[in-house]
Amino acid sequence: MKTTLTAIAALMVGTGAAMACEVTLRSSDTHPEGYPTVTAVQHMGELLEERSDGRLCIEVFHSAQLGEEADTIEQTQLGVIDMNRVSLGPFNNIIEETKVFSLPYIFRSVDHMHRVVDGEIGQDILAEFEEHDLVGLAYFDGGARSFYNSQKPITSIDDIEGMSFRVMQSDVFVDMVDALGGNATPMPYGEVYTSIQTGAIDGAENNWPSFESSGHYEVAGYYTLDEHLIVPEVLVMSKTAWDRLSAEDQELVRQAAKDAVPYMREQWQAREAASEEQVRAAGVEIIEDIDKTPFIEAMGPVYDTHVTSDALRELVTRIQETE
Ligand code: GTR
Repeated sequence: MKTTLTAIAALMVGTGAAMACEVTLRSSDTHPEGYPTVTAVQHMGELLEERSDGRLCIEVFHSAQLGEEADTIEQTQLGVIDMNRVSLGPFNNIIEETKVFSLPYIFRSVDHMHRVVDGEIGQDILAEFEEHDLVGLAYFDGGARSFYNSQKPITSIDDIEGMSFRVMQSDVFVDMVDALGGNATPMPYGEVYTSIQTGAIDGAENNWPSFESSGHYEVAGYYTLDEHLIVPEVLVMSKTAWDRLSAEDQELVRQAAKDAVPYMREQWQAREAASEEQVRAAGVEIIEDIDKTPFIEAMGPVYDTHVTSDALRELVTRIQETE
């Protein structure tokens, strides 16, 4: 009896809390519970709920519950999904300006990337989302991405010749692997583990936390820290969901997203270190003293193919000139 009453009480509390939210924004993320992008949006939800006296809430659907990234972006544009935390990479084929943040070695470091996205260039690119039925809210961290594979240690660019790598669904990344002499297969994140395991591809590329949380390190025992990409991640909202909010509530959402960024960065740093430790402890061979110069030099054709307008050239120059 006591158990039943406790259960009913818990249910009532649950219902009460749910009813207090006038609007619950459904937010998508490919990463599992506890991953920094997931906890950052949950944190944003707490801020929003508090500041709106419980009217505005966010529910994060982690672990790709709402689908793989490219599909969820479409759903967000259509207004089926309200919010989405994704890498900027899959936007490249939709919003041309996002390509500049996805160019290999465009950022000299994560700090350089922060200075760019926190400044005017970052705002200019976020503004481009509005033309595509989306509202850009904030940039999150995605560390530096490097190659991993199941076959052999990659110690120089020559080792990449003929190897196959999964990339995110963007032509920039396909051309990047091509320029290094490898073969690129664009593929949803959720298919990578099995594809490496079965030998359909030799490897993929990602940052420490993704390499670890996806379990890819279990099937790809070589990780070469060439750090070819520092692609920021973004939190976007569907324009349809946005337009349903009053101007005051839109401001609350914008501010909460902004305030979640420092929290995100802190979480990211801690997770990066923990993931690295876990991967090293698992015995993955880490190739760290790699000469990046030939990699950087090989990227010329990628820039030639993708930086094709004056507007894009100007963005690239502005990024390079940012201290
Ligand atoms: C991760 C990123 C995800 C997803 C994934 C991928 O680093 O956080 O949003 O883009 O990479 O490679 O698909």
